[in-house]
Amino acid sequence: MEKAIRYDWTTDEILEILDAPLLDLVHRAQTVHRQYQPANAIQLASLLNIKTGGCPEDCAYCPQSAHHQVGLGTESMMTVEGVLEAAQRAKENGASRFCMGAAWREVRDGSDFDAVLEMVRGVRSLGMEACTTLGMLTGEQAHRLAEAGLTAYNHNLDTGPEYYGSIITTRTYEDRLKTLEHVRKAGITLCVGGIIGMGESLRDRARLLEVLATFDPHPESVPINALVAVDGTPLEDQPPINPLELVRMCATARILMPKAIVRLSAGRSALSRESQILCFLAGANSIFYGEKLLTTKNVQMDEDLQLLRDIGAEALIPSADASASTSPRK
Ligand code: SAM
Ligand code: DTB
Ligand code: SF4
Repeated sequence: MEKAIRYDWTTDEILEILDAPLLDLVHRAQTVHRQYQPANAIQLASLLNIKTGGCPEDCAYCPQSAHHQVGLGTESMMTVEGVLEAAQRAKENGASRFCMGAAWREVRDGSDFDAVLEMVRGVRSLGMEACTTLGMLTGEQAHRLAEAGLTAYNHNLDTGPEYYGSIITTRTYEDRLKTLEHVRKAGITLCVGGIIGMGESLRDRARLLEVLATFDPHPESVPINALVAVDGTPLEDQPPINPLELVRMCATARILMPKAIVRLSAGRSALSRESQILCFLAGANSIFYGEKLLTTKNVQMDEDLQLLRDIGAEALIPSADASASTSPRK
C-alpha cells in the first residue's frame, strides 16, 4: 500500500526515485497509478496556437521568441470564429480538452484578451475542457478567465530554479510562481510542468519536480516536454534525450503527484510507439493530440488512435462539470 499523498518531498528523495533501477521505478509508478487513476485511459488534449511568434521573452528553447532568428514571422491573433471551428474539429476527432496558446509575455487588458474570454466561453459551450497559456497574469485577469469558465491555465516552470537563469533572462522564477498563485486563487486548475533535454542536470530535474510536488494541492496537470530543438534557437544543437529519461520523469511525477494528469507533451514524434507505451506504463495519461503542437509537428492523429487501439486504451472524457478531473468513458 502506498502512503498518503505528500507535499514535503526533498531533493534527495526525488533524486533517489529518478535514479532508481528502471524496472523498480516503473513498477512503483504503475502501482501508484492504479491506485489513483483509471488504468487504461489516456486524455487527448488538442493544442492550438492562437497567436504566433514575435514574443518579447528570450526563452532559449522557444521558436516564437523575437530574440531568435527562426524565420517563423509574427502573426496577428486568430479570430474567435476560427478558433471555435478548430475546437469543434478537435472535438469531432475525439479530443476532450482544448488548449489555446499565445506567444505573449503577459496578458494585456483590451480587445485581444476580451476575444480570448470569448474563445474560452465558446470552447466550454462545446462541452470541452478549456485551457489557455498566455504568459503572466494578474489576479484580476485570472478572475476574468475563471468567470468565462476556464478549466485550466498552463504556465510552465520549465526547469529547476537553479538552472532557470541559463534558459530565460527576461523574467524570473518568482514571476512564474506569482502567476501560478493568481491562477490557483481564482479557482482555475493548474497545468504546470517543464522540459528535459536543455542541458540541465538530473538535480535540476529533481528540483523542478520538487517545486511542483511541494505545491499544496499539487498541480492537477503536469506536462513533461522533451526539447524540440528548433534551428535558429540557442538550443538548436542540443542532442536528443534518451527516451528512458522521459520514462523516468513521467514515473517520478506519477509517484510524487498521484492525482495529477501527467501529460507526455512535446517531443513525442521522436519517440517509438514502444517508448510512448513505456511512458504510459510509468504513469503518463495524457497526450497532445493533433497534427501540430504550437509551431512544430506532432504525431499524426490516426497513428495515435491506432496506438490507443493496439494497447486497448480509451480516451478520457471530461467529468460532468468538465473540471480537470476526468473520468473514464463507461
Ligand atoms: N508564452 C506563454 C508562456 O511562455 O507561458 C505560452 C506559450 S509557451 C510556447 C508554452 C510552453 O511551451 C513553454 O513554457 C515551454 O515549456 C513549452 N515549449 C516551448 N517551446 C518548446 C520546445 N521547443 N520544446 C519543448 N517545449 C517547448
Ligand atoms: C506544454 O507544456 N507544451 C505545449 C503546451 N504546454 C503549450 C507546447 C509545446 C511547444 C513545442 C514547440 C512548438 O511547437 O512550438
Ligand atoms: Fe514567449 Fe512563451 Fe516562447 Fe517564452 S515560451 S518566448 S514566453 S511564447
